[in-house]
Amino acid sequence: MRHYIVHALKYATLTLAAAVLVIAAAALLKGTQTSSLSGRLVAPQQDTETQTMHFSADRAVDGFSIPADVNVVFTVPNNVRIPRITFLGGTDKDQTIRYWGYCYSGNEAANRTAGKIGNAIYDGQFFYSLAERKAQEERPQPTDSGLLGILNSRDQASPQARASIAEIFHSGRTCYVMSSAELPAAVDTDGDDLNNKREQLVGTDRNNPDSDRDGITDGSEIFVTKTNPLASDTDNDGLDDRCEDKNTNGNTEQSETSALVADTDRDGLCDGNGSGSGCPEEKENVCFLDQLLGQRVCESKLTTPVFGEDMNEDCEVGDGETDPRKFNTFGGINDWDYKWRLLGGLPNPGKVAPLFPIPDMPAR
Ligand SMILES: [Ca+2]
Ligand SMILES: [Ca+2]
Ligand SMILES: [Ca+2]
Ligand SMILES: [Ca+2]
Repeated sequence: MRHYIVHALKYATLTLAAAVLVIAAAALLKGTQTSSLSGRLVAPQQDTETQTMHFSADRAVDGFSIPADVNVVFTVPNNVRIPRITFLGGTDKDQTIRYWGYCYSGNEAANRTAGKIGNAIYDGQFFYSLAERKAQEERPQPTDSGLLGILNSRDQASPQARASIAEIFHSGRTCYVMSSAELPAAVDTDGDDLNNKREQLVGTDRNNPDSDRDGITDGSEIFVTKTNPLASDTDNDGLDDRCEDKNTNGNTEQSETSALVADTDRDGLCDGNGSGSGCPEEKENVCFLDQLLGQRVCESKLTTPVFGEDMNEDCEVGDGETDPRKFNTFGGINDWDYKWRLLGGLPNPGKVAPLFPIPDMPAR
C-alpha cells in the first residue's frame, strides 16, 4: 500500500494538470517552502522520516485521531456514504486545519496490469480542506512547474476537475490524508453532522441526534449555534436554546433572545423569569448563625423583587410581561425601573439594577 501512496502522489501533478486545474506548487522539494503538509511523503530525503498509520474500516465506527504530519491511510466502512467534511472532523476543522489527501479508485492494480502508465493508473479523487484551498490560493504561483500540484481554486475548476475531487467518501474506499493538526475522524451514526469521534470527545450520544432534547441537533449546536449540546438551556436563564434562537442560525435576530446571554437586552432583568442559575446578579450569598445547628450557614437569596421578563417562560411577551429584547418595553422608562415602580419602589431614573439601591425587601 505504501508503495501505491508514494507512486500516486508522484503523479499528482499530472493528474491535476490533466483535469485542467490551476496548479500551485506543493512544497516538497529543496526545502523552498516550510509547510510540512504538502508533499513530505514524496520528498526522498524525508520519506523515511515520516510515520505512516493505517486505520481499518472497523476503526471508523468508534473513530480515531489523525495526528498532525503523519501519513494516514484509512478505509471507509461498507454501506457508509459520508461527506468528507463530516468524516474528517466537521466544518470548523475544515475551515481552520490544512489537510489534503487522495481516495483510491480501487482500480490502480488493474490499471497497472492493463499497461496504463502515470496518472492513468491513478484514477481516484483528491480532496482538500477549505483551509488548504485558501492557503494554496494565497500562495504565489510556482516558477517550477515540475512540482507536485495541489488544487488552486475549486471555483475556477472545470466540471471535470470538480468531479475529480472527493467531497463524499464512499463505501469501502481507501484514502490517504495528511493534516497540519489533529483531526477526529469517524462515521456519523445518528446523522447529526457530528461524527462519532467528536461525539465521544464532546460527551454527546452518538445514537441520538439531539442529545439534550432541546430541538437543535448536536452538530448544529457545535457548528452553528455554539450552544451546549449537553444542556437544553445553555445560558441558564430559564429559556431553552431553541426557544431563544428560534431559527437556530446562531444569530440573535430582532425577534429572538440570545441563547448565550441570560439578559439579552442588558436591562438587569433575566430573559426568563429570573429563577435560572444564569441570573446571578439577582442573587447574593446571605450568611447567618443557625441557632439550632450552632454554626454559620449561607444561602443564595434574591436581593430584588424584580428579576425576570418572560415570567411564564413561553418565549412570548404576554400580558404583564416586559420584552426581554427591549431595554425599555414601554418607552422612556427602562424595564427594571418599570417593574420596580409597579411594586411601589421609588423612581430612580438613569440607573439600572443591580446598581439600583434596594430598600428593605417587601413583606412576604
Ligand atoms: Ca453524530
Ligand atoms: Ca440539542
Ligand atoms: Ca437560555
Ligand atoms: Ca433583560
